[in-house]
Amino acid sequence: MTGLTRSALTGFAADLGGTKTAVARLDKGEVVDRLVAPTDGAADPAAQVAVIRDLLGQLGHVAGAPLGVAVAGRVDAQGRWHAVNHGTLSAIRDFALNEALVRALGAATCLNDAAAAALAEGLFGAGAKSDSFAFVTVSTGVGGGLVLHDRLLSSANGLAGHVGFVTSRFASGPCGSGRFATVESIAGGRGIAAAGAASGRQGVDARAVFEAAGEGQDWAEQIVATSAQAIAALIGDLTAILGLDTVALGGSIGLAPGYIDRVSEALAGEPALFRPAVVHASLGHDAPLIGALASHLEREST
Ligand code: ADP
Ligand code: BMX
Repeated sequence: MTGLTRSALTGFAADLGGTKTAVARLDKGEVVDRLVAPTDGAADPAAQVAVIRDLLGQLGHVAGAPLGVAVAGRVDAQGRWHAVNHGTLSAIRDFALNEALVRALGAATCLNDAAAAALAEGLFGAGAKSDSFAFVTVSTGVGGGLVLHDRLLSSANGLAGHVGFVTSRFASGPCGSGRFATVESIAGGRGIAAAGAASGRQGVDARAVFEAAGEGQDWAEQIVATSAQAIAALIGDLTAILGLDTVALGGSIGLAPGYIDRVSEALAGEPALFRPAVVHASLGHDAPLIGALASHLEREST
């Protein structure tokens, strides 16, 4: 993909997801300091940039230090930021993110959060030995990044890899993207919370549904199982299109204890040809941070 080594990754990174915003200082490829704050999904983009700037300031970032910023939503070739799911980030519409970051922080490269994680896993993690690799995050939404022949698939509009917006036979409701019956609407954290509410548990979040499933409560068990089945079907579909050999799962749901086993169990019903290796993201929650800084350093070196 690039000659970049992990030990060359010294600098700063941010990862703005639909639920939490993390910033980190990295030294030789390791996260050595980190802060996490809740994401305000209704905040305007300038306010989101201000939060990132303030958090980075607390970690000792100085203007112009190497910085990669991963965000939920698509980032187009001009560095403009657009939510795809407007239910998650309601005020992000065609914002000049790269310009704003450079103004506020001196230097920065921005890209989609799942694309950043895919880059990191493809370079240094679960996809390093793969020829056809997908990273899938099951988090607030369901996102992805595709690394084919050692190249992260990208498109000028920044939509490439948004695998959560394909339709699913397990889904039947609306999606904040404007599409219907998407994988994200049934398998992601917001979809799981919505299913909890539909079963009469108003105000539960996905974590609470997982806790209830862990206690053996049937209603929650069913919701978690459906999420995992939808992700398994997505993996089979992506494999049919791309010939995947390896898929890494990330995000707080993808990494939650037992979730990957449910996905693997559901995938076992597919013919062998449609069953790639399914593993955890080996960089865990650090993957988007590591990938964001890698993307910045890669861009600076060209
Ligand atoms: P983001 O989407 O901001 O990147 P996460 O990867 O933490 O953040 O995903 C957030 C989603 O994961 C929320 O829906 C939250 O309820 C859910 N979640 C957080 N922790 C857990 C957990 N331990 N088990 C299951 N779900 C979790
Ligand atoms: C959604 C979409 C993707 C993002 C993915 C994971 C928005 C706001 N988000 O599919 O761009 O990569 O969720 O994001 O359109 P997270 O918030 O779950 O980490």
